[in-house]
Amino acid sequence: TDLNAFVSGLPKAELHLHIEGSLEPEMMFALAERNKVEIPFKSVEEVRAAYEFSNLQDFLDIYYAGANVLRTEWDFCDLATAYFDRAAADNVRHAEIFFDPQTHTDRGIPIDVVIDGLLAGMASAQAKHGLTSKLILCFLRHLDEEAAFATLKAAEPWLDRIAGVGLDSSELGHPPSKFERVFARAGEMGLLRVAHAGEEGPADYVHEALDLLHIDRLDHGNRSLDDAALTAKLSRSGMTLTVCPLSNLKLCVVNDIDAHPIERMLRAGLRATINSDDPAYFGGYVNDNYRALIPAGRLDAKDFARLARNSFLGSFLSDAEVAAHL
Ligand code: ES4
Ligand code: ZN
Repeated sequence: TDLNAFVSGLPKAELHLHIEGSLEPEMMFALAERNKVEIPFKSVEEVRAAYEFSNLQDFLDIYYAGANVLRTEWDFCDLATAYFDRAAADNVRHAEIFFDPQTHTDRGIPIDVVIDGLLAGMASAQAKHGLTSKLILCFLRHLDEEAAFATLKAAEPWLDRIAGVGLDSSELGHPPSKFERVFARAGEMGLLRVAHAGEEGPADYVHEALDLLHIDRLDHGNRSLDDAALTAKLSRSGMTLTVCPLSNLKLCVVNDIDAHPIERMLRAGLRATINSDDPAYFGGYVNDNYRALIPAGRLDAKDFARLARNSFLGSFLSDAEVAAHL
């Protein structure tokens, strides 16, 4: 359709992308071979068939297992390069990508290998596509506060190349309050702050992310809609929500893509954006996520243009850089 082509052609920023979640089964096999790592699958088809999730934890178990093939700086550079090539094809002009250092350092991969590899991929994407990017270091919330502090310490030599910190992994049972002190420290170090909240967890976790973690951006935030006062507060403060429709569908946060709350979010005045989260696992890159919202028929071209514009407004680019994209 015309709307399809319009949406695909919009220049956009991607603000919610786990780089480990862009590991396609083909690359998983190639890296397993290159690094002589065993994987519990016989074929690409068998891997894809395993991507049937009933909740966040189901997915995370497979996602952490997949990351085991990532071993060298070369691997991290190849991973990032494949993502940026794919994103550029979707007219992504800027990407702020999450990485999970603990997933790698806990397997004996030095953080330098991870960061150097990703930075090499980022530099190459800028040269090749003019696609700019920033790194966001995520703490795994199922691990403890002490481990998060150790990760922040290990990242110290890299702080001038890291835009901010985030919080991801298993949400239920791991409220933002668990990381209040480490987020305070990150803020003192000049890092921006984001957190996953209200994906599976309750609206109360969103309150905690705002009031205790002092977040600059909210990842997911779907459950905020359960709380009218919270919704009004997010709207009034111009908080950006990084919404991930296909992720929400695959992890059963929503039962039907046509019932996705994106329209409610926009009508409530929330600065919502559309993102791919873990595209290799959830069946689509950023344009697939935008286009998945078309059949419901509740968003028009102006709404889609707003979503794309919001992605630049909600980015960590400077005002002048944002203005150059609008
Ligand atoms: C994630 Cl979808 C999602 N939620 C929480 N943590 C994550 N890590 C990677 N993808
Ligand atoms: Zn995420």
